[in-house]
Amino acid sequence: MAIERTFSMIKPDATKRNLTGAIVKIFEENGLRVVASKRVWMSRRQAEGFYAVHKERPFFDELCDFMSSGPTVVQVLEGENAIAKNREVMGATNPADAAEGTIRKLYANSIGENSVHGSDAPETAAEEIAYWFAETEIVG
Ligand code: DAT
Ligand code: MG
Repeated sequence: MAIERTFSMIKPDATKRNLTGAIVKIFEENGLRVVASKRVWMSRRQAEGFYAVHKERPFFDELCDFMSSGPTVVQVLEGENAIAKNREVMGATNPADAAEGTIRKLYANSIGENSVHGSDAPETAAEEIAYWFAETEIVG
């Protein structure tokens, strides 16, 4: 399996509860290396652009309000099979369905306030990394 990069966000519910380090520790323990990281308080417009794929969904407004409600840590993670590995350590979207030991099982408040985002495929990983980072900000 090749070394991949994926895009991750530690969402406002988690930064508010000072869980950034606890979440990064789980990434690192699972072979995911943080090769880019910054803390951003995204605008409503940035949230709408990032989540444009969901704009017809009933939860779109709630999602964009939440994501622009406080600081987020945006990151690029690198490692073997990083996209699938990150989805595995995150757990299911709804914490009620998430496996034991996953980030969402441990920390998510609800399906909306679910602590982390992770890209779901190579194409979305590339788009999402480019949405938040210049190539010079990624240091492998
Ligand atoms: P994931 O973040 O696991 O990739 P997704 O892409 O389907 O999930 O949805 C993006 C985010 O939107 C998700 O992390 C939280 C929010 N969301 C999804 N389904 C929701 C729902 N039924 N009610 C409220 N928020 C929801
Ligand atoms: Mg998704």
